[in-house]
Amino acid sequence: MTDRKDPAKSSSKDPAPNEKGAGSAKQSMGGPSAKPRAARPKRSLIERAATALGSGTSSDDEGVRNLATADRLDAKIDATEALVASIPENVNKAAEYALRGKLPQPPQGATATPENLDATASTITESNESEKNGAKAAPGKNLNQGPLLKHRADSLGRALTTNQGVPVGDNQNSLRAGLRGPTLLEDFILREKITHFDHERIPERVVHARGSGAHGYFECTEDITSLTKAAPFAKVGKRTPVFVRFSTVAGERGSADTVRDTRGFAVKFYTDEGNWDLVGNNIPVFFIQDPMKFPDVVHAVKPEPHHQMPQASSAHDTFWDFISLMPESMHHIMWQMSDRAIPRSYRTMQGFGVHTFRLVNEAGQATLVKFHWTPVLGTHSLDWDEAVKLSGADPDFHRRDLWEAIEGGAFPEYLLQIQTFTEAEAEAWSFDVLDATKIVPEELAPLRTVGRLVLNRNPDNFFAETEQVAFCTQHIVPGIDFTNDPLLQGRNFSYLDTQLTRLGGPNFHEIPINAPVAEIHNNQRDGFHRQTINRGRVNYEPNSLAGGCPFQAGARGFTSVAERLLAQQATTEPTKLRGKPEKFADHYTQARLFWASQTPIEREHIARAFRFELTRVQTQAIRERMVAMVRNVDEGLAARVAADLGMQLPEPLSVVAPPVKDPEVAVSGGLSLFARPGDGRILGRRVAILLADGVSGAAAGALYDALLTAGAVPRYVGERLGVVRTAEGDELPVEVTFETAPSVLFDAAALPTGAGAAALTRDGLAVEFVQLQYRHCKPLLVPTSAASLAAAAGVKAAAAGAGEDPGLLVLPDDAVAASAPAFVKAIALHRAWQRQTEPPAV
Ligand code: HDE
Repeated sequence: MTDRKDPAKSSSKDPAPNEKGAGSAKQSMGGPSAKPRAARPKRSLIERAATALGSGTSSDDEGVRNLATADRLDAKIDATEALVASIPENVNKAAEYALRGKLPQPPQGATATPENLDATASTITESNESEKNGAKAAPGKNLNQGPLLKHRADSLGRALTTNQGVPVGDNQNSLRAGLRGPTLLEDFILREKITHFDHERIPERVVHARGSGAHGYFECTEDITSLTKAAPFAKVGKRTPVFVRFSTVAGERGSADTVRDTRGFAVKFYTDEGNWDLVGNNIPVFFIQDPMKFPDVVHAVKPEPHHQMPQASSAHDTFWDFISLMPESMHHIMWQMSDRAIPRSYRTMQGFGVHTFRLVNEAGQATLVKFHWTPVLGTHSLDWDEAVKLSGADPDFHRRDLWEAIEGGAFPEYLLQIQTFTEAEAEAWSFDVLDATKIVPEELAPLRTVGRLVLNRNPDNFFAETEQVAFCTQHIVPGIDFTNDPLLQGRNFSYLDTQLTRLGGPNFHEIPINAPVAEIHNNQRDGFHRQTINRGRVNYEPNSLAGGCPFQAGARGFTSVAERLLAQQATTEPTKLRGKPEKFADHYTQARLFWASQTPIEREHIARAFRFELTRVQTQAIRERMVAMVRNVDEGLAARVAADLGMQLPEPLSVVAPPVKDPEVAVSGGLSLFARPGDGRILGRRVAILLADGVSGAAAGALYDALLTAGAVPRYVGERLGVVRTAEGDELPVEVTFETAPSVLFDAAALPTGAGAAALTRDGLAVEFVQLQYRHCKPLLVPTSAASLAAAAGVKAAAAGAGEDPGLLVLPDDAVAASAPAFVKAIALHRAWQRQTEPPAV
């Protein structure tokens, strides 16, 4: 290491360390040239001892090959000296201050490359490789962020081992003192196994505990680089890996999927500039305006604390007690009472970022934005009676649907749509875009499609991925920024805080599913479950001992949008205060907008949902207060609910601010569930083809094949497993039975064609199956030979002549085989809600 005449060569372009590690210490960022090197200090005791022993460390490192230990230590010291000297001072210090009133952009930190990589090593013995140690750290790399492959495990052909890798000889018997003697404490295999089992559970999420996840990708489809420099939008066609978790809010981890609830729609983008978490819901507004109220609303909706009931349901006193005292929640409640809160599938619900965010472009210009996820298959929901029955028939209905759709290749897909608007536009509106209980109607800021999300891979392991994934609203990347929505600001605190306890410490970002694909380089160290083995002795910044690394990124790093606070406040107002802006005080205008934008069937369902929920409320005064609140939304709705609850219409609650007289939008096209019917495909729809002895194999087979081709999931349903004999003398397998796969598990049904159909009228389960298909307005194919079965189930087939019911296909037996396309079309309509009566006719 003699050639170090020019240690201060500077290159401002390439701050990355010299990959090969050879060459002079190069100062790459700002600052004067290095001062002449000071004399080499005395070597440490350890170093002298190593020299005396003369034990060389073997090494493959290019720059120090063949050097004995002493020489190598000398070289390390020399290189360290050179490196430190090449950063003679903190040249960026002044940039931290608003000198002469001007705050500069943060500069990139000073950095230099060592002439010898040993300079920044923790130890020169790092070259001693072993099967465990592997190679030493790759310069400038954090391999923790590699693909998940290195964390995947498969035991094909492998023997059982302990967690220390010791092969287990006997996994059936614990170690005993004699065959009939006591168990020995010495049995480390038993103790390890039981101890691990005892600790298999981690605290569940306090909200959104019940969820399902999937991997996939986000693809940018429109150039919005003029709006944002965010990595996922860098180029049309660019794909960014994602992990998505859907959830319910109120229920515990093992609760049913189809309860009435808001759904979480959380997307983690693993961008090349770090993780961006868009932690949204399937309802575009929230219950409350201030984070101070979050624990209250969650306590109110969760099971009541004295007896822990009811599970995963808002239909109880404490919830409605709270809501009826919180008029700001009325808008969200309207959505929650609508069928949005009982989606057919995670694949058929929208997602919303809810808050107003900012997009920021290269020039630092910010635009306000709302994010929307729109399912390509359209928005479709369950019927409430069906949802209730599904909770028993298949509590995993949504989880299974998501898993099976992905496993079957029908990859769920959503468009990312954005609404953008300026501060000036927002200021002119009658509502405040920082208020999470308000939407921006599409009529004011149209939706623009900028990308698509495709979920194409199920997790390998539910716990490792779906349970341990940690979404945090504060995970954003350059090109995205927050607004001052108080709820968002509160969330930015809460999510990190909650993961600390849930995942056991500050290193949850190292859990494989949470680790970004962008590398992590910082001076954070230690803590529970630390995975990264950081090389070197430097864990602070600024430093010169590690050549300034890792250094501040400066302009290419994340910077917050500079904002003049209090711009909208009169200067006389205090600048430190608790309170809400005036526009937040309007609690009803947008609840009215939602109601006004619903179709008659949707309104009917909302009214029934209020009836169901409030009937379960035991305290009459709470019912009354709630109906009194609904009067501020719609008199007709309030009157209907009051009548259904058998009560007099109470006086309306007083309002804090009267609803806006002439709101910008009185009816909004996008708010109806039916506004997004989907692309007409029936991917993953479950269709029952009922079987009985004597069924026409040709008709059943034709339907089965056509449904498969259309991407649906047909199932032969019968009384018992085994086979039925077809009219043609063949056999057809019964895949599932009326008992184990009742009606609610299917989106549509075809009754049997052939003589045997009538025999099913004797089977109460078969009759109930048809009856519930009909009650839940599902498409039904009724061949003439099944007329008696249909009649026994109360199907008004003959009378209606199927004319006014697009979901009812009544056909002569010989037309069934050819009717498959019509059946598929009826299924694509989802439900024939026209059929529904109140109370249900069957
Ligand atoms: Fe959350 N929320 N939240 N939330 N939230 C959590 O974080 C919180 C809010 C949402 O699949 C928790 O990891 C506060 C709005 C989803 O893992 C916790 C406030 C929206 C998920 C938390 C809100 C959401 C959560 C619990 C009011 C829609 C599940 C476990 C200031 C835009 C993410 C966890 C997943 C989870 C706090 C309000 C959506 C406690 C304090 C508004 C989808 O941190």
